[in-house]
Amino acid sequence: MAELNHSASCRCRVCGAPIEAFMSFGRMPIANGFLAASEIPSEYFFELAPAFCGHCGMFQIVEQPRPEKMFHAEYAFYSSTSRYMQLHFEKFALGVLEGVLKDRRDPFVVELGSNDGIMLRHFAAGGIRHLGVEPSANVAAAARARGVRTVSRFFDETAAREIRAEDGPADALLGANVMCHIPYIHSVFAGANTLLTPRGVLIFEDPYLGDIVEKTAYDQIYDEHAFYFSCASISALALRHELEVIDVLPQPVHGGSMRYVLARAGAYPVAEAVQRLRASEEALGLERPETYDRLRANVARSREELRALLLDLKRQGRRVVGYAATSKSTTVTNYCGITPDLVEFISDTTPLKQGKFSPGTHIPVRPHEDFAARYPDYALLFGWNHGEEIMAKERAFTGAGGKWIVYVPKVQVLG
Ligand code: DWN
Ligand code: SAH
Ligand code: ZN
Repeated sequence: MAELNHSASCRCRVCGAPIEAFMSFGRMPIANGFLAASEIPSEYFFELAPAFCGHCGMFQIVEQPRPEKMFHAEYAFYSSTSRYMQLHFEKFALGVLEGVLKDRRDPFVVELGSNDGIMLRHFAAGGIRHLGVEPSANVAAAARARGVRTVSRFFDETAAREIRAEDGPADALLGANVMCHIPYIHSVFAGANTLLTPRGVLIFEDPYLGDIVEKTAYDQIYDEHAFYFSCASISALALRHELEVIDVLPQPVHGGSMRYVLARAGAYPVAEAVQRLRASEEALGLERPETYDRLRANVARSREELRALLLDLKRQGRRVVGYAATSKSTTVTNYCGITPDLVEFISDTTPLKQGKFSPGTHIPVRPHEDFAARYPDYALLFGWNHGEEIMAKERAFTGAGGKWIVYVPKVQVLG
């Protein structure tokens, strides 16, 4: 089980102030580092420890593996595996097309972390000039295969300059679940400044710190996520780059996300929602260190409850199978010590994960057909953020007496 070690300290990636981890999840592997048996002896580990910067309000992890260790030609996450997420990104794209891009002549849209083209394909289909910037070569190739123009590289200020030189300035720079992945965030914001037209917009969404704190969704904390944004921290960051948050739009996806719309300071009026969200963050105490002491206690309690439940089911001889080998599950299995004696296997629809072992605790990952062929007594829902979608398509499982175990916002058995 993970040892608590509060010694990790360093400097805030945004403002440079000294920061100190308020807890540690202990030794963690690469969240999407699914392994063949032969790779287990050389598995890579780092210490996963979150910190809150009291100076600029940025929540972040203290140590992050090098980006190339996480994003490469065998990146295991393909965005289009969720039908609900496909619909979500269709709406996102249409909102941009009918909103900011409506009256622009020959607009140009760039997306960071465009993955398999889940969002940009709607621009491609509409004949809109677009470019995906996606360092993970396998998912970038999947995007190209569906007609989405994609370069396989990391976005930063240099990339922005080169894209502008080749394609001209961008009217919109988009990103979903990518901005929070990039430790050199100043370079990305500087790149936005370089790339955007004077009235261009930067629109991105990521898991929202307020939801993580309120729901004890600690599994959002893993290697890929360097940052956990709030309106306060994004506003402070924007200010350093002469940008401004002009709107915020809460999104239900990934357990609670926030979409931030940014533009050059003064270029647009600021929506009232921005001030309202700032006020709600103050009421929630997102800027107070005590909030994170409470989060630490809630996380520890969640672990004890989940372990107690799984140990009890094991004693009763019940079969428990994990559902969806998510990145988030790597934090849960490693932090809670969930090994194959507690969870027989994890069912997942991604071919690249199947036949491999989960990072760190080495639970076999098997295709969904294995789940359906012989339902377990309990399914531990590692894809809780897709709960509605998954439970709707697994009615036969609950119909046959199967039960769901969830742990966000609290450990409970459903069905
Ligand atoms: O931020 C990130 C988000 C957008 O996606 C990335 N850093 C990595 C990834 O996180 P995740 O792995 O936690 O994402 P999801 O979308 O919660 O889980 C995806 C996994 O779930 C895939 O391996 C497919 C699997 N899945 C499944 O087996 N059956 C998903 C659904 C909806 C299903 O029905
Ligand atoms: N936008 C998709 C994918 C999110 S996963 C979605 O919401 O489903 C994060 C993606 O960001 C990965 O595909 C990863 O390769 C990519 N990424 C990581 N660092 C990046 C960077 N510096 N520039 C562009 N993309 C990056
Ligand atoms: Zn800071």
